[in-house]
Amino acid sequence: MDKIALITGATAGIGYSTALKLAEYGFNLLVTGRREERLKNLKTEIENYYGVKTHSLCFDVQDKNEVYNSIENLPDEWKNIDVLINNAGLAAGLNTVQEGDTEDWERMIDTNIKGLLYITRKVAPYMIEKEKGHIINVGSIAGKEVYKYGNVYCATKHAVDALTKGMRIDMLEKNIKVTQISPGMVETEFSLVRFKGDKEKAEKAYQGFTPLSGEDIAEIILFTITRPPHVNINDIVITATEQANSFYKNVK
Ligand code: NDP
Ligand code: 8X3
Repeated sequence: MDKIALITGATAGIGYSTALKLAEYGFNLLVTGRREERLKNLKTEIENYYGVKTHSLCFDVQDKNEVYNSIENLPDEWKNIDVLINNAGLAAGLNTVQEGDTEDWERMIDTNIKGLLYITRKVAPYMIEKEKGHIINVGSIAGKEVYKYGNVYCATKHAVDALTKGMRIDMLEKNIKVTQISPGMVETEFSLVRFKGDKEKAEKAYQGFTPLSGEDIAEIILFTITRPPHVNINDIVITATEQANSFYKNVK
């Protein structure tokens, strides 16, 4: 196979599992993140185990100039991107709006919304030129419901929901597929980041039930991007069997 997938936020969690899954299937990979050492190790791991080509880009998706320079300066053979997986994202803190930390808000808005837009703004034209491509936006059940103290994170994921629908309309005539993957709780570094390194709080979030794993989501992404050319999956909402929605979990 000679297809290229670009995965943002491939240094951990869902992005990392998706990189391995797609490499196993035969995709050549463009992987991104801020942690250079992890990107280096990922490239070595993928090339050694799966024998596909890998190119890594180290940048912060919040920085428009870094994003634009990285994508514009890709070697020509890597600009032929078939699949873009907008996965990089985070939640920072859990609080009311009236007591919220504005730096947390800015990080979430700048990463989950603006970062996704910057990447898409630069990658989509490569796809549009050849009238072929698939954009996957990793949303969340937080983009479908709003839970207590989730206000700004939920707002960013509602924005991803709206942007996914908007992109699908904008690129309809250019034959570009656009899909949203909306998971419930997945055990990754997500909670460690949300609770700013507090391991106890992070581990507690996944106790008493079996959450989804990064690999569960990676399998669904692979399924979504391997449908025939005339089929587009618009949105998949996926939760652990023991999670009904944002409010109800069967915690033992
Ligand atoms: P992780 O914290 O495990 O991974 C997040 C990834 O995003 C890392 O590779 C991180 O890389 C990257 N990232 C974060 N901020 C930036 C940034 N500013 N610039 C570049 N890369 C960045 O979390 P998940 O795998 O769980 O999260 C992936 C996506 O899935 C997010 O969009 C999240 O909102 C969404 N999601 C997660 C759920 C969950 O329960 N875990 C459920 C529903 C959706 P690095 O730190 O190296 O930059
Ligand atoms: C991450 C899942 O429920 O913590 O998007 O918002 S949740």
